[in-house]
Amino acid sequence: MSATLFGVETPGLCQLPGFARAHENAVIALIGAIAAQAPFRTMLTPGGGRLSAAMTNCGQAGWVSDRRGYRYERTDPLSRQPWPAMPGLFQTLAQNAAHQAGFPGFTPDVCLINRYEPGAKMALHQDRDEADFTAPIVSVSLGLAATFLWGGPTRAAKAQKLPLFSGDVVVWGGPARLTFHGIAPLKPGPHKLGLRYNLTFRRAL
Ligand code: MD3
Ligand code: FE
Repeated sequence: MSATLFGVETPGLCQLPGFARAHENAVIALIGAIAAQAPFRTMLTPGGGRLSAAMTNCGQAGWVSDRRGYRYERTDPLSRQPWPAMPGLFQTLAQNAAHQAGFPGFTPDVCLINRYEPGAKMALHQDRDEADFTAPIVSVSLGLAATFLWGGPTRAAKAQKLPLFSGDVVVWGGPARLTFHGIAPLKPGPHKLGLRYNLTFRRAL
C-alpha cells in the first residue's frame, strides 16, 4: 500500500481523510470516560524535561515515559491499576482503517491518546518501543487542525509538512513504520474542542 505525499509515492503510507468523521462525537465522549479513570498527564522524559502533549492510554498496556526511559506498562503508574479497556468502537475503527490500508489482520493492543493544547508540540522522533514493527500504526486526529512533520528515514532529513484535520485517519506501515515524525506547535483555531486529540493504535506487546 502506498499514497502520494508531497507529490512523492510513499510506500507504507495510507491517508484516509475524514474516515473517522462520523464517529467524532462518540470518540470524544469515550476519551472523556477513559480520562475519568486514567487522567491525562504530561510525562517526564529521561532527560528531565516534560512532554508538552498530555497523554493517557487504553488497552492491554500503555506507553509511559519517566526518568528511567520510555516503555509500555500494563498498569497506569498514577493509579497502579490496569489501563482502561479499549472501547469496541476504537478497536473497530482501527481495524477497518488498517484493513483499507492493506493490513487486514491488525488487532491493536494499545491506544495511546495525546492531548495538545495550543502551543503544545511533539519533536521529531521514531516510534520504536513496540515489539513488532511489521504491524502498522493507525492514527486518528480530532479537534484543532495540526501540522504533521514527516521527517524521512533519518533524523537529518528535512521534515515536510502535512495538514491533519479532525476525523482524518492515517495508517503507517511497512517501509513507513520507522520514519521520523512530529507535530508543529499547535495553533488555536475555530474547532469547538479548542484542543487536539490524537489516538494512535499500536501492536505493542
Ligand atoms: C509515522 N503522535 O504518539 S500521529 C506519537 O499527532 C505521535 O500525536 C503524533 O507521533 C500526534 O508517537 C503523530 C501520526 C504518526 C504516528 C506514528 C507514526 C505517524 C507515524 C509511526 C511511524 C511513522
Ligand atoms: Fe510517534
